[in-house]
Amino acid sequence: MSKKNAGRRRFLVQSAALVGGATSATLSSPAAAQELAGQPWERVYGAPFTGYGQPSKYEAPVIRHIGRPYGDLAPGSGASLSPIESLEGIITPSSLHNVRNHSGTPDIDPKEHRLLIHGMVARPLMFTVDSLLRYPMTTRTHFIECSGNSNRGLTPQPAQVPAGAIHGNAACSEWTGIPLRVLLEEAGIDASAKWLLAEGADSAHMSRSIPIEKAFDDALIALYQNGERLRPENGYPVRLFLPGWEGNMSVKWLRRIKATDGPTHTKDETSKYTDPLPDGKALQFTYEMGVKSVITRPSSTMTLPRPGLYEITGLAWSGAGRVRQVEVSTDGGASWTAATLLGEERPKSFVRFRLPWEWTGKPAVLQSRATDEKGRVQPKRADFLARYAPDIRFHNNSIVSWAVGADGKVTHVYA
Ligand SMILES: Nc1nc2c(c(=O)[nH]1)N[C@H]1C(S)=C(S)[C@@H](COP(=O)(O)O)O[C@H]1N2
Ligand SMILES: [Mo]
Repeated sequence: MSKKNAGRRRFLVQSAALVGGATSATLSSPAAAQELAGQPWERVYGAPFTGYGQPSKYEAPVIRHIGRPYGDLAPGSGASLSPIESLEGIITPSSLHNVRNHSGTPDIDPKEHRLLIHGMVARPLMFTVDSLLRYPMTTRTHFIECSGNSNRGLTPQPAQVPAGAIHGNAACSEWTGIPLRVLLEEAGIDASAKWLLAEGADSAHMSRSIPIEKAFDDALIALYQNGERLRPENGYPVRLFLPGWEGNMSVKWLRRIKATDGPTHTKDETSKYTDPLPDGKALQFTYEMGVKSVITRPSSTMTLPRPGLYEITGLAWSGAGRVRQVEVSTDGGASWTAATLLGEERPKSFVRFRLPWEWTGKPAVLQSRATDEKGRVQPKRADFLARYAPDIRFHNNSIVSWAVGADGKVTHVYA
């Protein structure tokens, strides 16, 4: 039997034990079987149909973690983080997708919105949304991550908040749209155009410079998200989507693409989104998001009710391509075990990892470490910090540590 199959069999045997244990605990008396006889909802006619579905009202506590750094002064500026600690699989429900806005979500009328492609092109083109919807489209599953994600993991003391409130400035959706290269070719882009400027229709006119290679690689003009038209918060009616690159470059509410011979150095790429180095210089244009993983369950603020078998699970991703391996440690990094992966065939997508774990009731420190197909390995927190100046705020992809106390309480620690 291969190592993988042996692991799988052990997992199945343990899972059966887990289910067996749970069953005997639940059906504690023979009378329990009779209690199944009736719940009130089994005796009344159910609710009528609805036009647009909603989650169960019992799931109402599962909401995004809203961060408003400027308070009521700018209530739509900041970020709303995905509650990854409550989610499963690899697709983020659109209602719980992270949202990072510089000046709120604009209320765009798709009939009035236009996308202009101009600059170093033979034929400047102006598109209505309806005209974009008539192009042949492609569909791909990709994560998007704000480069500011996990910057709460850079504070001097570890924040005792749920995993999503630290690491949820990322999400993964099925995106459908037009390859950007199709529109650039139609406009007759000049061979000497080396960069693009992409600009949004929000009041910040958020804009970024993009090297032309990305446009001809996998850049999308996205119109649909998880099967339906984009959500307003994620760029309705049209956004740029640059798979694997820092979220900021995927300009939402896209109104303009200008072909240029150099980077434009917009306010959004000079005042922000630079990474300070120890020697006083700063890195500009760090596009690709690093290889990363986080255990979503068990995680910070949760409690393990009793010793026994648990599944450790979480998310991994890499801006460079596919995740090749995720290892899990329950002893603070002294030893590692490869976890089972789901979705690892997809490049630049969330991957779900799982590993069964017998918690004996002793204190433990849980960590996960991802490796991608380029051989890049998620760094330790101390190694990440050593690469930058102390005021680094972006691109934190370092290993996350959750401590399990003897009382079963899970806390955020720096290990
Ligand atoms: N026009 C515009 N585009 C934007 C932004 C913005 O504020 N305005 N925020 C950017 C940032 S910083 C990120 S991380 C991503 C987030 O995309 P999401 O809100 O769909 O998760 O959008 C980017 N595109
Ligand atoms: Mo961002």
